[in-house]
Amino acid sequence: MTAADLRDAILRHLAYELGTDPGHATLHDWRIALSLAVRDRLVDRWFAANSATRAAQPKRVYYLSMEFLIGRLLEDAIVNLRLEDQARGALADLGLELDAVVQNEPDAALGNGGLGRLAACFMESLATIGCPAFGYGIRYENGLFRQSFQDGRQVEEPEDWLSQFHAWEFERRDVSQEIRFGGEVTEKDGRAVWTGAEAVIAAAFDTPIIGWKGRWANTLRLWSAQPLHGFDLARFNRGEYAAAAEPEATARTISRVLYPDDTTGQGKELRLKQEYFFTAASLRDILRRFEEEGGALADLPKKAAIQLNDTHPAIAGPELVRLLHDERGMALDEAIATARGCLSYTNHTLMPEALERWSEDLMTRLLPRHMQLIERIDEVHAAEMPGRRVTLREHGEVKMGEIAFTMAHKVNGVSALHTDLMKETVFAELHRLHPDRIVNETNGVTPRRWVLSANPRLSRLITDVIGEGWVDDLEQLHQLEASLSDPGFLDAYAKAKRENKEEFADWLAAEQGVRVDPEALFDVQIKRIHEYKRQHLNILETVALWREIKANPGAGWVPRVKIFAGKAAPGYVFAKEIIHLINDVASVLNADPVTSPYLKVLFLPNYNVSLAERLIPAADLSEQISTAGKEASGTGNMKFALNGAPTIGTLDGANVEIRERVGARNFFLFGMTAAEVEARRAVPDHARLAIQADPRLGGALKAISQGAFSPKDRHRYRGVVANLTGQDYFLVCSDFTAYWDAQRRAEAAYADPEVWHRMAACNTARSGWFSSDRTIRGYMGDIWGTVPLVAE
Ligand code: NBX
Repeated sequence: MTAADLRDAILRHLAYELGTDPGHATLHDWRIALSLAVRDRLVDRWFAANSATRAAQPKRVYYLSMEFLIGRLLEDAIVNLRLEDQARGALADLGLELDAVVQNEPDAALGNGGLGRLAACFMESLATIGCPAFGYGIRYENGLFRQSFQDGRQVEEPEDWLSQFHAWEFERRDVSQEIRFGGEVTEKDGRAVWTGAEAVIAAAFDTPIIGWKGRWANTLRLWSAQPLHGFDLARFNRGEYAAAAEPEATARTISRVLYPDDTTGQGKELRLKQEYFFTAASLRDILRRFEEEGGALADLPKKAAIQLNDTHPAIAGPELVRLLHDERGMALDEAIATARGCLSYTNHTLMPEALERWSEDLMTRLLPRHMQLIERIDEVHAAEMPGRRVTLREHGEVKMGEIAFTMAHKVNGVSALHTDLMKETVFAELHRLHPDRIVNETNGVTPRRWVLSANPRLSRLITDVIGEGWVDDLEQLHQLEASLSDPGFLDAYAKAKRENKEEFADWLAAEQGVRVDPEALFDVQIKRIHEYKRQHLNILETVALWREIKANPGAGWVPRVKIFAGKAAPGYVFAKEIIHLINDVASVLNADPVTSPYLKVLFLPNYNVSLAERLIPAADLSEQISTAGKEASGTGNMKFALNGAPTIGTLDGANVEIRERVGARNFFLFGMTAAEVEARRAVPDHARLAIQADPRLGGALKAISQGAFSPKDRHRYRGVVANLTGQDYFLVCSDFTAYWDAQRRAEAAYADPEVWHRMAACNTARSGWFSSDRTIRGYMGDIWGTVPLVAE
């Protein structure tokens, strides 16, 4: 396809789909027309992959996830179809700029954070590798809320990505499913019959996901909840307009909104309904496909690998048993074994508050047959494993982690450390009973989005030096090793980073009205706001540094911009106070004429995938400072390392593996290990002792508690300070001094450009292992037993 072909296709779509012409088209119209033109190419590849799959009838992967944090799709499609030059040329002909058109697309924010973004990276890698797969999830009408600040406080507004025409999905009326809740269980001919009382329709919407070079494409199938019977005409005719629309509104509620909680789950009936809704619809779809291909039921595990992304779809265990046993007459033991042969489960957190538990009362009311089956599964498991102490129920609650584990043939953690901790803590007893079940699959990120499209300057440099094979074989980045001592290469590397920083600074000035000096060290912490991620450790160090600079402004400080971004769960009061504090500190520091040339603080609103793509290539230093043992893996840490931002971090999650690979000299390590954290918590008064030992920490806390950043409301941060000086569960105070010292080491390295750029380039050259292609190959080999197919 030439640029002229693409231009003609764009004009055709503009006329015949959008009904407008170049003289009247808005940026939005052009974006849709371009999307449709690109989509045509993509659909051809998608059909080819689908027909190859139908012909080969291979084992397929089914990735069940409550969240897919996809971001924008147009750029991904253009890059993977290698249409970038054509798109640039075609749009230039039409007087438009590709970047502006691409950025007009709203983010599909159908996820909270790491878990949802991982699912999106996995979908892209599955397509790149050519592994036949479906993603299954929910088509939320409102994704993650939009964040803004009012007087420094987080304000949430609904996000409505679907208010604009969404060019990437196809509605599939033919594959809708009826999903029921409640009702009762009766018996007929010795079989349990569940008659659900309330019914909704799960309507399928398919989005093709295209891999690198368009060699393969898979489907992301998202379910939308719709009423069984439209609206009530009789009531409408009686003038009861609201009541007439009620069934529709009730049904729609199920796929209305993404729960904005991240690692702090909340037991809500609607949430359980969402979980069952998409899991049940997906399993029926999987069985329908299997039965159409004519397999014998016992062979299901040879044809379907069903991955549960955390416990949110864990009801898949009992539901699959129900479909096999109740509805298809397979013996219970065999149904359990067959389901287990298909299912596997990924754990993403050890935080006790995030491990899902549902009250037995609620379960019995909503899913009475599943509750019975959970009891039966528990008995069967107990018989298989004499002497076991675990049960699937406890204190009137059903434990979804235990159900997922029991019904899975493999259970995986997401980094080496996390997997070890799973074996030692939450799943210790189940691990003893099933020592081969837990495996590790360290997370990864897709290099197409996180290097090739996000960082074109760095990508061009890499390709100039080692060719373009790295894009789908990221370990080839090791070939850069030979250039690490070549001053010419390091200059070019430094130039790419510098230009990225300038571009980001220009964007900041234009969009946020803030000016920053691209010479300064860009020190970046972007992720959900959570106590365990310790944004408050970062802001405490910032306050302490500000006080030092103020006391001694002529000491040759390295200019630094501290950049924060991230959302707090709307109900997480402490996290919202941290946001408020960072914004308050920013107001005072940025207005300080003495210190602001050396230290600025920015909190960018509404963090999302697109902002990450803009910011990471411009970052110098990557903040990965969680309390050791709490961050399961992290994936932002990998994106920064690949883009040449060394980490300042603890030995937590995948930081451990990043440090092993990039080398200890190229990583600013600090803080207690997971084992030391446990020991420190047992020390009475650990926070007070740490404060006494470090006057910088004491001074920073005092400034905050005396209202230095909230002069009109001096006690605003009383709660935050009381938490830090009291219990300090996440050991902010105890790690403060080590963090301070690591920051000074980072500064000293940054002050020597030769040292710094080499360090940054080392991070790029040695992080190739963190490709999600490698992760997916691991799942294929260790868990799914699937192999790639090739399309015609
Ligand atoms: O999953 C995250 C972990 O915190 C990260 O360390 C890890 O890298 C990432 C991918 O493995 N977990 C996470 O994002 N959890 C959630 O988003 C979540 C969402 C809803 C919920 C519980 C957890 N109810």
